[in-house]
Amino acid sequence: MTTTTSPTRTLLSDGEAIEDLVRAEEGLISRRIYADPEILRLERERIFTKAWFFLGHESEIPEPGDLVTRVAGLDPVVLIRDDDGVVHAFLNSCRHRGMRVCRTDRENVSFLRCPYHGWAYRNDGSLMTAFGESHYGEGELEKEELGLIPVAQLDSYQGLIFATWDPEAPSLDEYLGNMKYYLDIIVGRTGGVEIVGTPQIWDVETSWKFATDNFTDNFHVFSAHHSLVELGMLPNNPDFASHGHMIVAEEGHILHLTAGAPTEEYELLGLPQDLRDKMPEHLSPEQVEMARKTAYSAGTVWPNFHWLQLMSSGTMGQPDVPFLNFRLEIPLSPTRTRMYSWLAVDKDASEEFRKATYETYVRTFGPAGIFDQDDMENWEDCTRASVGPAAQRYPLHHKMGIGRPVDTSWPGPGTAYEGAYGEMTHRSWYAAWRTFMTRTGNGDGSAAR
Ligand code: UNU
Ligand code: FES
Ligand code: FE
Repeated sequence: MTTTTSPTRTLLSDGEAIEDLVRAEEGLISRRIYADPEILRLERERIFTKAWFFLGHESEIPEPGDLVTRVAGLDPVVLIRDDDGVVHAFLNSCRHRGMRVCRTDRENVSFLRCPYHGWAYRNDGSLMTAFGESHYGEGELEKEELGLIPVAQLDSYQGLIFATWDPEAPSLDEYLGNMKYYLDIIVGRTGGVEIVGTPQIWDVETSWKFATDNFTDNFHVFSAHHSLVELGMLPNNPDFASHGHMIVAEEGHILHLTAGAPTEEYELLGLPQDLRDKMPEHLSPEQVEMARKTAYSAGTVWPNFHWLQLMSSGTMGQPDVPFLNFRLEIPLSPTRTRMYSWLAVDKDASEEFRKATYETYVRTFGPAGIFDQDDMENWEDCTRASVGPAAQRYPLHHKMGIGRPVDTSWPGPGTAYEGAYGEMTHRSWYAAWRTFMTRTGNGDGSAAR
């Protein structure tokens, strides 16, 4: 370890410092971080084995033996409920020769048998038997040591299951910190939500960070989705989603609470009356008041889990209907990303609302959604237009609201700013990115501090 020099520099192999690439306080972000394989190589170690990652919702695996296959960071996992009802997440890879032990998206099992040589694991991960076990001699198959590999920590909040590969990471409770207050408003508002069906999963030719970047961005809506304005499916007003607050909960955990049209319909997240009536049982009066002023909200649990609580018609000439979308993006390469998209609905929702919210969600978000198709076009072309050597000389601009004062009258936790167009959320996300990426020394492994 070298002694501290100030400011701390974390160097990539060509001597460029990560601190210079991400000047979050100035709102200047180098395009190199969206394109360089060396950056993804460092992200693999410093973000994707260190942060907490969303795996799924408890309602996706309600019964003993239920499983879904997911990705924790960058590693495939089986998220499974064992015979005693305990939820586990195991690396989806056999301890023998590494074969994927579960090859389906979801099923119910009492055990998983590896297709390759037949090692079989109980639904609590322990190794049960191997085919032709008698061919192993004394001490050659130490079954108690060869269970499936669990994530380092697994926990849930409001039914949202998260995992980390870092045994030293703070607990999920600590990691979420004051973001829990806002998760309560969105996910806990009526006593809990459940996932409808299965997530949609698809790949996009984008840097994962251009997709991540888009979720607390209201400023793009009028422009990027202008065809929907023309069709009468969004208000014809460039400021329509600008009223409300941008909030930095903890560094990296960010959200907006945005007002809709000033009518009752757009209050309380646009939910139907029977669900509105339940909110005071589950939220503080202060949280209910925040929800009252909110029609649209998006938030990011750092780094790559998002909610989108939106209202849209999804159909020309029809009234707006609210829906709650959960999102995740997983990098496959610097410029290719796997998207996950879930629809959540309040457990107590009526059949009528379930049908309406489902239809609205599939028409608007997910791979076929009219909003997502516009968004994907932007993420892909941001990527294509930023990877060239000349483009790489010019940083991207995240300065909106850099001089805006903190709203000191905001009753909730975190740092709030008035107005729902602003890039304070982006700057906080990139600052958190820099914190993770510079934590353990130079890119070549030598100590930076
Ligand atoms: O696409 C969005 N983020 C959005 C859509 C925001 C507000 C209203 C509709
Ligand atoms: Fe699983 Fe051989 S790789 S039994
Ligand atoms: Fe969009």
